[in-house]
Amino acid sequence: MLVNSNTRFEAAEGKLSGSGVSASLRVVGDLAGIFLDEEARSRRDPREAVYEVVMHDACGAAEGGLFFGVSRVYPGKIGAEYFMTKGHFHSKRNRAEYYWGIAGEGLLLLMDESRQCRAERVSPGSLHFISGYTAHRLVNTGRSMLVVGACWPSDAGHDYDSIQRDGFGLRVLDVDGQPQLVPADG
Ligand code: S6P
Ligand code: ZN
Repeated sequence: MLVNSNTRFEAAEGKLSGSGVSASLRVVGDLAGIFLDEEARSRRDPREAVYEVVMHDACGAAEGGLFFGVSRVYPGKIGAEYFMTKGHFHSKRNRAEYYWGIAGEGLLLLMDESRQCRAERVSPGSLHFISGYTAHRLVNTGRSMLVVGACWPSDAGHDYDSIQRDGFGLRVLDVDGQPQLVPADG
């Protein structure tokens, strides 16, 4: 039997649609304690969009399954810090993930459990393997939407609490109009 899938992924724009697809939006009001300048964040319109995630769920959160998604981080800053995702470790720490750049310019911040950090440049066509035990956060350093594809094990889960508590060891700040990696620890 031949059937057409009614789920579409338009790879060039990163547009995901059809059955099993859902979207969630993170606004300024959801991101308390994430940015360096909390005072600047609290003065902004809490409804302002920072990023959205569109994902395809074909199997639920079962072991052995996969999720597929697209993250879209808006251009903007809170104080000197570029818009970024909350960032997380996977709850099942050994679960890895692929990201790939679709549109825009940004950085992928990576941090292991001993808080060793590094950043990879994200641009259309860049491919990023995020190994297990590694927290990950997307930062939009450009003037247009940063669009990034992702595929990850559906039982990975999100541990946001450790990032909310301890942050990343690196921040990305606009210094004289240029993105700079600034150590956040010590
Ligand atoms: C899921 C994957 C992405 C992120 C998305 C938003 O494992 O890494 O889909 O969920 O980029 O980031 P965050 O940190 O708010 O989940
Ligand atoms: Zn992840």
